[in-house]
Amino acid sequence: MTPPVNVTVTGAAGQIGYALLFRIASGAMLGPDTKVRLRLLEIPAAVKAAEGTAMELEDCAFPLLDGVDIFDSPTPAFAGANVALLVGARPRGAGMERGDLLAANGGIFGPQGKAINAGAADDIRVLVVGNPANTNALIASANAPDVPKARFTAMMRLDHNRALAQLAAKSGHSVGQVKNVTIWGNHSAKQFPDVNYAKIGVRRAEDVIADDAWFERTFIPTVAKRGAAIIDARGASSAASAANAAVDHVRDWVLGTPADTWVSVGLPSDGSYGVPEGLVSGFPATSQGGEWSIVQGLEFSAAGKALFDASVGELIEERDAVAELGLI
Ligand code: NAX
Repeated sequence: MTPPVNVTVTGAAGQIGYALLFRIASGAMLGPDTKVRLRLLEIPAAVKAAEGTAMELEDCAFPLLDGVDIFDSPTPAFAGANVALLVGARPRGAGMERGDLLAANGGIFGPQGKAINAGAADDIRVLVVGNPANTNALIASANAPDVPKARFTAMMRLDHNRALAQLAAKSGHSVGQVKNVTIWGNHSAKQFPDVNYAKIGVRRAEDVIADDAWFERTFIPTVAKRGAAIIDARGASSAASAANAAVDHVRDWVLGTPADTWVSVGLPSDGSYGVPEGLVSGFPATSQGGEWSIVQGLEFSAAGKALFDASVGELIEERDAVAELGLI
């Protein structure tokens, strides 16, 4: 018998947590043959709500769920963790400047990085969902010097899935026929959803749709601002789709991406595409043997290069701001 995989989820009592935990426990993330032990981290005020969620998990009688433990402090929560989903974050409050937001999140992701460094399993894989996700991943990684940087990733997969769905809807194809879009840069309204190599069936998406103005004026803003549109319609931010994207990200990381298919992943740059080394940026990536590799050799259109530069520029500003605050 292989021992169960320890999965630590922060912000477990939040709305993404509520949509995520049941998917993990059902086997959707690590496959039908892998047992999981959930380790939930919450702030003390939300521990009772996490306990309620744990009761519901128990009531599902998931055969793969080996147990649920609840913590209100990072060090025990990350002890022995094989997978960590960092969902809990400080939202931007009224009148909060960007520096305040980054500092508040530094106070969460710095200690969590230290706790991962101190006690997580050697094979720890971290996905940061809590915003600003890319820079929070950078902060956590900087505080975990003994963990390889490539083990800290940020979630671009929701944007990626949104882009696939928009291309499928516009072209009248099923979403399963669409692949190889890339969300470059930051998970923010300045992200660059790139269709230069996207395919619908065997053809280039741009040839199938054949409407340049739509890509520029509708597709890119729809994908980049989809989060705001969901809030407007639902009265709450994306939760089930975010949880689904987190499941997709970790599943592909651990079990591998399908042949000839890449996905969008927030990865520490190795200098690829001129992104400064260490910056956690959206890249096209494939996974094999449990490791992401950045897809090399892609070219940008002239307009695309400007959008890419602007998004990476925003990440550089965030990095410089957290460096100034002494968070990395
Ligand atoms: P909620 O406010 O519903 O839940 C957040 C939970 O985190 C709360 O239960 C809170 O008590 C907990 N928390 C806060 N500080 C904590 C800490 N130090 N340790 C442990 N838990 C802590 O937010 P939810 O809708 O679940 O969203 C969570 C995060 O995901 C937000 O930062 C949100 O902006 C971000 N998102 C990221 C997305 C992405 O694509 N990367 C998309 C969806 C989402 O907007």
